[in-house]
Amino acid sequence: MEKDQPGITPEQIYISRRKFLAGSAALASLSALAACGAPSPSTKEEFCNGAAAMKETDELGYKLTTCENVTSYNNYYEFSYSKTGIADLAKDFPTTPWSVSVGGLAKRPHTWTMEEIRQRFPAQERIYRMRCVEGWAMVIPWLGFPLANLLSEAGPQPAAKFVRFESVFDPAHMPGQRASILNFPYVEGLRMDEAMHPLTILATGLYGKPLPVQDGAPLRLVVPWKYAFKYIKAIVKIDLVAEMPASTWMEASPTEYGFYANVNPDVDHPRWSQANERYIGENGRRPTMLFNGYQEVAKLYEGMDLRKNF
Ligand SMILES: Nc1nc2c(c(=O)[nH]1)N[C@H]1C(S)=C(S)[C@@H](COP(=O)(O)O)O[C@H]1N2
Ligand SMILES: [Mo]
Repeated sequence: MEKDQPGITPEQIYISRRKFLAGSAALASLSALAACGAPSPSTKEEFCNGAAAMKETDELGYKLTTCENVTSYNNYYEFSYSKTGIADLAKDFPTTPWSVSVGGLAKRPHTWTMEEIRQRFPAQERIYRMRCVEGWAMVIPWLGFPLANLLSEAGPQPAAKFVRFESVFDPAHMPGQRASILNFPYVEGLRMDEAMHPLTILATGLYGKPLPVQDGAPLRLVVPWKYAFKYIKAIVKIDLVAEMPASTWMEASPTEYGFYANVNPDVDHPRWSQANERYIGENGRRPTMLFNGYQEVAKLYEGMDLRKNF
């Protein structure tokens, strides 16, 4: 896969620095795993065979990224820092049984099984652009439901101002968690009004099928106006909290990855411009759109300095 930025990509730069500093045997074996993790054609073909979406483009006429690209070009550091071969590394990852606890400052905390979630919150198709902070993008037909529906069931207490999400910690099945790639479990957060916004969904599938592991099975967040590192995968815990939670990438590199992470062509990453982007499967670059083209969210940030609150 081509590189999007001159040199290596951002999340990778951070990781190679860690790798250099650590130099551990665990990391050596991890890179060996990553190196032989070429995606087996069967994994991809099985999923994409019969995979379908209701439309061919998003509302702006941007073509859907192919199912093959969506399921074979990934960022999932619990498995590897390589973008390819995640499907293979993840093929034995157990996603059943699975439960998600929703609590914190909630009037009705509850631990849901995935079966309960699927039954209580029927999936609808949402075709969204997804922009990675590294400069690449996709258009993905998700299946999911508004996060607001789940949070309303939990009943936020008045003191709840943010939502904190946590991914699964399962080092036995996740080779990246046995190395010092990042501080795991992966953590993300949203402000309450962002979490309640109707565009914000919890995804359970894509291309008409249940989510493949490499794309975040069985449950992942999708916030289409934000950089995709916010789209936390394999969620096991959702807490309503009073204070802004520190996300994994903020902790890893606070000057590069902020809490808001709103897509913005005018707020550059310290090491590269965010003015344009490349859709996977296309050759040219397109101009980046403020809030990734989802202008209806602008009112959430009225009066805020988007350079300071990056
Ligand atoms: N738990 C977890 N969630 C994660 C990541 C990760 O490493 N671990 N990577 C993030 C990043 S950087 C991106 S770009 C997207 C990639 O989603 P995709 O693999 O479905 O394209 O997932 C995000 N969610
Ligand atoms: Mo990313």
